[in-house]
Amino acid sequence: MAKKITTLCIVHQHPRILLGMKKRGFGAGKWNGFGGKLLEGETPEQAAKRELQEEAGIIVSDLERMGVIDFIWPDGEGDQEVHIFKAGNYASKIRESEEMLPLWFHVDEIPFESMWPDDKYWLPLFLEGKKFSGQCFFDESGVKIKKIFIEENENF
Ligand code: 6U4
Repeated sequence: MAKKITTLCIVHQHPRILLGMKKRGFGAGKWNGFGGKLLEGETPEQAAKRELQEEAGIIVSDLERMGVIDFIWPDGEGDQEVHIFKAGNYASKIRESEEMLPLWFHVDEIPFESMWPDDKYWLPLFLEGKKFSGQCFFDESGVKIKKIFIEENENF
């Protein structure tokens, strides 16, 4: 299957971040940012804003591009190029959706054990405001990472 392009958006209002418990689909049962696949004709930023609104009711005018990571699976089925964005302030009210249960976490209490295993490699950069790019190779189960390269990159 061809690689999918997806988005991931984390709201960061220091010292807290907003994550969502994914209730169904790819990555169900994990805390993660909000996001999903691009619709035809959408840019990653447009898709990230739409998904943030659909999944958590949050309307933002601007997002900051923070990074891009290629996730590579042995069978190619889960392959994704994930575009990662940061949202700051917004006016709307957060709401739970069919896909996500949103919850704030203090940056010292991020639930890494219930997140994708790559998150601990790039989220610290994200929280420091550093931009990054990289590649992550999963094993069949998606539980273990075979190889991961994440580097600071202002120009990804
Ligand atoms: P639909 O069509 O909405 O049911 P779904 O199965 O919910 O699809 P998808 O593919 O739209 O999921 O979005 C997957 C989400 O998971 C995106 O926000 C990107 C994110 N994601 C994928 N691999 C990840 C990984 N290794 N680490 C991470 N987020 C990942 O932190």
